[in-house]
Amino acid sequence: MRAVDWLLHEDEFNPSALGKCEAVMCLGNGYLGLRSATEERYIGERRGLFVAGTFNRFHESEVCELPNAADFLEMDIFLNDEKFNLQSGTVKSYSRTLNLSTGELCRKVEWVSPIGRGYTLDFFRVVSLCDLHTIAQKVCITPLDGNAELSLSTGINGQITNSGSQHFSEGAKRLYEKKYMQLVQTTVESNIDFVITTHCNFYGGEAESHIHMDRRKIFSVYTAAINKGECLTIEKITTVHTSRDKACENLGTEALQAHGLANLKKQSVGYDKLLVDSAAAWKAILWDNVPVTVESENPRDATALRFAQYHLQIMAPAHDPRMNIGAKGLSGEGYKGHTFWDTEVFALPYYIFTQPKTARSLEEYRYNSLPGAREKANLGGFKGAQFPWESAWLDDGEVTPLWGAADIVTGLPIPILTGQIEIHITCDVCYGIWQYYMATGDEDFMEKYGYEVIFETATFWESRLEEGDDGLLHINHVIGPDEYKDGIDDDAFTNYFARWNLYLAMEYYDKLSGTALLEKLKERLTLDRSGWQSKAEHVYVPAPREDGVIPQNSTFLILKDIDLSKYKAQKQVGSIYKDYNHDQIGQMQVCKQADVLLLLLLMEAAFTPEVKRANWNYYEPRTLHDSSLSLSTHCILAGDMGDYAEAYSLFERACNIDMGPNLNSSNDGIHAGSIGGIWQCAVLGFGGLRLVGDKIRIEPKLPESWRRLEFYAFLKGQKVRIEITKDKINLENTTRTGEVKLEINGIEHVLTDMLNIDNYSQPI
Ligand code: IFM
Repeated sequence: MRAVDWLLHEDEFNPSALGKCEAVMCLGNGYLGLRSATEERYIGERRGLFVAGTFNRFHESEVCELPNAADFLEMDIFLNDEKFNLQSGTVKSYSRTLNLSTGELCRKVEWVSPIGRGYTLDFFRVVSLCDLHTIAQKVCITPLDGNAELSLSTGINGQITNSGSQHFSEGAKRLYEKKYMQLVQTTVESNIDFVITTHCNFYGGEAESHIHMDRRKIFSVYTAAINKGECLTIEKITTVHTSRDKACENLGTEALQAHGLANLKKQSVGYDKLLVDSAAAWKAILWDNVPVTVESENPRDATALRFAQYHLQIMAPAHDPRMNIGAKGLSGEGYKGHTFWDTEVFALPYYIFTQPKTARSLEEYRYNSLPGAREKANLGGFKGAQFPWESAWLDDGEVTPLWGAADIVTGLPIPILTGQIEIHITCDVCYGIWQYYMATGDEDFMEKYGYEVIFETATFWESRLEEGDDGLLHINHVIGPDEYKDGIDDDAFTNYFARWNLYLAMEYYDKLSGTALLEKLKERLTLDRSGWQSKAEHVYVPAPREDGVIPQNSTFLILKDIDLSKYKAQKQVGSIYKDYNHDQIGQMQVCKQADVLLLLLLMEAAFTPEVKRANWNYYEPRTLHDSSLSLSTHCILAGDMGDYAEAYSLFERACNIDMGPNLNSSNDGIHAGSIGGIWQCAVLGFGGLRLVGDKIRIEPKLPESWRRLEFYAFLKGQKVRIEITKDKINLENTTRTGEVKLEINGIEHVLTDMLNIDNYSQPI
């Protein structure tokens, strides 16, 4: 795949890259995600339409997941009775392109059929960013060697499953007014109706059509004659609505059907108009509003940032605070559409700084899922709120599956314990809320939602701490960010953040003291400030050793070291599992991903540069970066330590997780957190924009090959343009309704309109 300027290109048809292109070139708008499967079908494809928040549990033996809804992209095309397929005949030319600026996917093919007749077929597709329910397709077919008889079969196919799990019962099928096809499917457990309505228009020729219905399927066969050298254009417009949609919740199935049809008619203004309107929305929301501009010797860097912004836009269900971002966005079945800490730690900073309303909605989701978090704490015998490691619908609570991949020693599936003991998610959520508040100053959010989450999570930690023989309080039997260690005690990341969560709750409790809000909260919640304090003061947090190294947990540093060079040089992540099973890996000093190093980044003010260096030297050689979340943390830390070349190389590796040459790494969907990490590398890393304590700091560290970086950040309600070159920082408050206090190079500034800092020299 080539990434050039605003475009991602596939230059030749490669059946082995079907999954990758479907995910990396996925279209969407936060309401729905549509994998970019081709119109004609191939073995190995994974077609996918996912609608945010529509979780269903297929069977009690499985956890809930986002169901893969009916496919409407499919088109079976016959030209003079020969079936169009790129694995037969000859492909004379081929290109598939995703335009990141407009969100349009194009595929252009010159195809010679098995009996030697030439055709061009151009396919176009867009998911509207204006009307979240609308998808438009256009196909232009030109016969090159003689007239052609076209037979096109297309409609809505509900035979799609999630790798075999059929989440829907078959619903109504209907043709309205001899042209509008509609299929209803209802999820079997959560009882959510999906209504998909579609129709085709032909331009440049007349078509006859015949309707067909089959099991879970409605489609029409259109026939038309096309003259040699003339182009027949087919446009297919589709709408998707579900009873989960806020506007449709109480409609009932029949009214929802009528609504789907009415909206389809309204949206049937032609492909080009829908594209132009959607492209304008992309411009207004992102490219004219909060673009990241990179001038680098390697132009691919600028594309990588556009790629990141594109995906961050289509993965976020900003329209509904009952929903959050899945670890694969809406681009595949991977991780079942569930939300992890990936949101708060890796993706949220992007929204906080560029789309604060979306950030607020994502954190409102956490507030809205407090009932499930309280239940999880209660089930474990604890107080307060314990957020699920994997979460889905608001009251689902914990939805982590129990079994994973094969164990090469036992021959059994590996038990997944993260849902039971990867508990740092609870302070990660609190950290996300704190970040949002620090950057925006949104008191309304805090009063309605934020304080309550912070108090309830503190109460959880207060009850979760265990007194040890040393008289200190410990957090035992957990999984830290490094998921290669199960059931360990005193994970540094968890302990530091749990203590921080307790202190933060105390700080806010004191701040609210004497207010009506605190009194109201006290009526509903048990707020034991003195309990938080007495516990916080005794939490054991592993201090740096004499050599500066912080023990990742109570046993990590005494585990055996093995030669990891083979795994460090791996082409496919997780290769260590080919040689060792999970228990064996648990006995080695090997980390899946940034753990202590992430702590040093997120709590940067608490640790000296020497401690950072010592831990980098210790842990990075022992880290396999087997999670896509690892590289961005390492990139930013490397920059902080002045290793600009290393930071840049890690940035490039982070960009390659989805955009790179590995044909299989994105099959299950893109890596949402890692894509947030790409933006973080550029803006928080190279651009040096950070929240340190309650301060906003800018300390740029451009890599050698970057001449200029420009980005926008909403800081305390002001939209600030930040332009950085190797020796200058120019800031402009484009809102100018308030001031922003920030620290640059150790000096405090107040930005009201413009601030130009000449002779800036990068640290170290
Ligand atoms: O949240 C991550 C985790 O840190 C590593 N495994 C994959 C999860 C989802 O991205």
